[in-house]
Amino acid sequence: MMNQFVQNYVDGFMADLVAKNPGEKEFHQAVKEVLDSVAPYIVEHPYLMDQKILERIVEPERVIIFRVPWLDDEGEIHINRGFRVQMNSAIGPYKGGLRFHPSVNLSIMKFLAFEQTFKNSLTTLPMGAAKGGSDFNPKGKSDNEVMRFCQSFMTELQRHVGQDTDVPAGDIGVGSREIGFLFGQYKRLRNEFTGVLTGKGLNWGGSPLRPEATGYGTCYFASAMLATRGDSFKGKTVAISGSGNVAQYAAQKALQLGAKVVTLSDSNGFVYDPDGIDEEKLAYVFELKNIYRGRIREYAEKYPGAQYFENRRPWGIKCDIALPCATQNEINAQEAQTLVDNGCICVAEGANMPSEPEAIEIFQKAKLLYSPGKASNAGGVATSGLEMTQNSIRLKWTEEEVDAQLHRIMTDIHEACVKYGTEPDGYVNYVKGANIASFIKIADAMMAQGLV
Ligand code: NDP
Ligand code: 2IT
Repeated sequence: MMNQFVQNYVDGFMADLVAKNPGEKEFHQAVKEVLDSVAPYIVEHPYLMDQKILERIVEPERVIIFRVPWLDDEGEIHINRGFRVQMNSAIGPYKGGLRFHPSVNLSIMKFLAFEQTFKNSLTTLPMGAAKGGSDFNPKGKSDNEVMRFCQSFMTELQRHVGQDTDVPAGDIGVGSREIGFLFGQYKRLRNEFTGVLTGKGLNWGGSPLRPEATGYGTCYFASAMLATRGDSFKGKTVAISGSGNVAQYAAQKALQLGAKVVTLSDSNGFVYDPDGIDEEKLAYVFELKNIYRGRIREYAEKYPGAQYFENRRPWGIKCDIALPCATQNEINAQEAQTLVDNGCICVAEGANMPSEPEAIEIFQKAKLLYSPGKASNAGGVATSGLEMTQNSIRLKWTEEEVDAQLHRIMTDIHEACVKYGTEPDGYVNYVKGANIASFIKIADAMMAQGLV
């Protein structure tokens, strides 16, 4: 229970934030979640209030918005909007992904950059936080169109990034193809081969396991949560949303850990395969999505044992473990209640902020093992950090070395959450743990560096 003073602080802070950032509902949502966790800590440490640390953290250090003009294959001109929100550099150079999706706007960029601040702090590596992207829709575009877009985007972005300044990477709509085009243009404009982006190809500066890292890390984190109750993935039924980078490798690791994966989805619907999406079927999904850029519906056409549900999300399917790996706000209160009623014991977020606040409340009230994306999907950016290290020392580690480090980092994040999030009855509130652990580290670094 929050006392009145804390409640007033939270209400006042949110009222100011909303007034100052009108209409940015995803940003408000992300800040409110952190604020609810850290407000009692801040009130107990008045110097943090005097220093206005939280007021500083919610104000991006810099926001860059730019025009991205490009020509399609027919010679028609298109104008998109590019963004880079450089949120916080207290513990290292700005770091975070680029999202290409028609829904991208300032609110989504700021919520993602804000989440990144806390996530990167949790990784134990020296990385500040940023996010960027564009309202460009890569769906249905030719490789040449994507290349021209990426070249135009980087022609402006290159002024603002660099290996010691800001290091972007992938996110929704930005994978190895886009990172290649972006890197090529940066190198051409700047005449330097440096680690300005992560998620590069293995032969040109990429780290082993970076493509796998977010999905694998999510499963490592879920394993650590399950272990607190003497449990594991073995024999469990797993529902996954999304069918992109994070979903694919979350599915692969869940299979390796002995689970049965029964769903995958995209923005048009989901497939349910009661027999399980095994290694062979998953190989088909990799090919379908990564090479042919097809739709998940085609899975049910290829495997008649599976069913396709148009315009539906997978949370009505009975499962033990749910791994939301598509996008923000993809689990509402009703879906959360269905998961709980169906006996789900663990929800580990691979996506950023996939659960609505009311859904989180339901998971926590039912004492589920529930982890926020900033903790359980941090393996992606952590491995990006390992890619930066390899670029700096001009060496490439083996897959085994990177996997061992990823594993250690996910275990360390889990321990930090347990340390700061364990409640009097023993239940671990991973939201509270993640928010407080990361906030303390960032606040400490900001205080040490003076009023900047
Ligand atoms: P991809 O672009 O590879 O895949 C995204 C998947 O989610 C696709 O299946 C896509 O379907 C679906 N999706 C996207 N937007 C929506 C939407 N509005 N409604 C329903 N489904 C949607 O992206 P990633 O796998 O890289 O990213 C997935 C999530 O993980 C995001 O929240 C991202 O921020 C987060 N994340 C990613 C990391 C990374 O390393 N890539 C690291 C940490 C977090 P469709 O094809 O129909 O668009
Ligand atoms: O949300 C995320 O952490 C990412 N999209 C990955 C960021 C990165 O820099 O690897």
